[in-house]
Amino acid sequence: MFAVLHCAFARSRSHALALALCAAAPIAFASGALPLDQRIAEIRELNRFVPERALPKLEALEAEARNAPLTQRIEFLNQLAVARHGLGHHAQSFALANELIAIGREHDHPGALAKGLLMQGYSAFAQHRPGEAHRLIWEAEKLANTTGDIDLRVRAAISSGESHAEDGNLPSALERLQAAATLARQQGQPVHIVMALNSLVRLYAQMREPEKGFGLIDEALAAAEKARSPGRMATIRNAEYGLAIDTGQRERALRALQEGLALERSIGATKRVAVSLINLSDFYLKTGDYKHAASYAEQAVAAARPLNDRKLDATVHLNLGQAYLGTGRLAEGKRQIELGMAGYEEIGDKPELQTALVEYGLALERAGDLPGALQAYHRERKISNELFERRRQQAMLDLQEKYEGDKKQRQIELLRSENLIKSTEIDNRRLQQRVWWLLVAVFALAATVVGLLYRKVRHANAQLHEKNRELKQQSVRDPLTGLYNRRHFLEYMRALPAAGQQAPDAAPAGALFLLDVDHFKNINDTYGHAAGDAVLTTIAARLCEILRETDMIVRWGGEEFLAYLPTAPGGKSGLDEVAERILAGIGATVVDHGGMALSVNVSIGYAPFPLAVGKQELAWERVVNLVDMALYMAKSHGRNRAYGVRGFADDRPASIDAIEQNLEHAWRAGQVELSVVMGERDLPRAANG
Ligand code: GH3
Ligand code: MG
Ligand code: MG
Repeated sequence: MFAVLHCAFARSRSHALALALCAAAPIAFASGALPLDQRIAEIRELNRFVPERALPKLEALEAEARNAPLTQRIEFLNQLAVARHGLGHHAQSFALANELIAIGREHDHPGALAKGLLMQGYSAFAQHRPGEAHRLIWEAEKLANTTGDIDLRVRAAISSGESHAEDGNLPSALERLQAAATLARQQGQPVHIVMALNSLVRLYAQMREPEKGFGLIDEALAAAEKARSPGRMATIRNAEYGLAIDTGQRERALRALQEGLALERSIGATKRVAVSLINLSDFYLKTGDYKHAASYAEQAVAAARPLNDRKLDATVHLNLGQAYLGTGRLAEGKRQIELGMAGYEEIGDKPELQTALVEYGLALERAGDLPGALQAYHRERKISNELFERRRQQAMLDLQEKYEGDKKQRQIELLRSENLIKSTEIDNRRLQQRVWWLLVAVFALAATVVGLLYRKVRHANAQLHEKNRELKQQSVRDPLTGLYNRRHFLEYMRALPAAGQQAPDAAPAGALFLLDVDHFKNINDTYGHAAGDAVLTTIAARLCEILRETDMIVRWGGEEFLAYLPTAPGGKSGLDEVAERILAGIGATVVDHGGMALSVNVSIGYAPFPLAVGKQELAWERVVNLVDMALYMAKSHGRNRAYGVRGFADDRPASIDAIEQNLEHAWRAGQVELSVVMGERDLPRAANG
């Protein structure tokens, strides 16, 4: 019983992982002529079981391998880490694992990352940190499965399965190891098959299903043979030993152990040899053959000494001590056991120490040392309490850590959601601002557009106004002289109150003058049409000067002008004076045309307006008609003179009708009184035609 717990490499929990790394190699080394990757591959097999021999070979390749392409560099570092691990150089192995991880990160190489993590896992396990080891290995497994590296995937699956078994999760362990075995069988790689089956056999032992384990032994041995690997063959024999011991098949157990030991010795796997010797001493302790137990334990002490493995050393001393106690060498036995327990104490392996003390007490009891047994019992109780307290504290710490973790997680979640709300608010505000700015811009733009449109419309309106004004001007004015045209005068007269609607007394005393240029045709004929135009323009301007601003001067026809004076100078000869002024003013006017001085006279007919006959006021058309007849008389009586209607002898409408028929005749008959105003001077003959 005692030693079973100390057969570290064969049975204990701490060995499940290490086994994945401990595979035998055909001990055949090629020369340096082989490519680097092949040389590494060959060392790799040796590395499984005899790391002390593999290490110098790896070191000899180091300079070359560190400058080799990435894949070879990674595998080299991995093997170097395995060698360091196998030799118990944890710090160096860990550093190499870190290097692999760094390379994996730098080159985005999941294979290198997985190898580094696996190595760290093994390292953590060897240093009694199983929880950390499991986490690292499961992480490595995930990464390995993203690669096409079958070797890496098989190893990761095996390590993962063993970790689950360590963790007490046997179904997951079984699933992983069976998957590893299936993959290995599919690929037909004997080394992989042995590794997977070896782990499965051990798992079946743990699951108390030894028959299933035994069922795999032959297949595993055949694969080991095919791989020509004595080391792996020995591994299977060790597994077989475990199954046989558990099922009470002592002979089979012993045979398996001895075959394994022989194989291990054949390849110089010193550590495996030491472990097998320990297991043999354990076997004989179990069978009560203390002499053989002591003999194998002594061999194991010698084998373990150069390995520098504290735990192995401690186990060996415990087994040796137990064997001595069994043979009655009490003092020596106690000394060896104390040595072994000191070793466990040193590496801090309290559980092993506790188990050892239980066994120690029983052994002392058997040897008749009851006080010693009692003492061992007390020591065991003390450690048990310590362990209990430590486990309780650890549980508390774990709980606390989990609680803190949860709390932190909740705080992080809270912060995150607060942050989200805040950033959403900020986004909203920003959006709002943007909308406002957009609105402002739109309004500004709209205002500008409206302003521009307004200005344009105003400008257009102004232009329209101007055009209208021009149009109106054109519609009421004569284009040549700028005087009112005949149409305007007619409209004006029609707009006046109709004759008779207004008391004659109340009407202002105005007048109508009609002028016609004398012999105007001669001007055109002699000096040209343009000269005629110039004469007309000048007469128009002159009339404006002679008459008042309030008088309406109209271009009546070609060379005829009409002037309507709303208020005329009073008195009997007021209108005559106006006629005289016009005759004189026009006659005195000299028109300069192309260096020639032109002069013209005019003939005039005129009458007061409004003009009443008795109580009856004459319509404006009739007054114009009378004035026209007066003008005709001025023409026919020699031109350059004015004839004006002054009054009527008879106020009856019938006599007015007669007067309108023939003014000359009416004048001679004394029915109408006319004024005659003569022009001052006659023009030269040439102009008179
Ligand atoms: P009278 O003394 O009898 O009035 O002789 P007149 O030559 O002035 O008479 P008439 O009616 O025979 O001739 C008028 C001429 O005036 C005829 C026509 O060619 C000319 N006339 C009419 N309007 C214009 C005009 O706007 N410009 C020019 N240059 N001549 C015009
Ligand atoms: Mg005329
Ligand atoms: Mg004329």
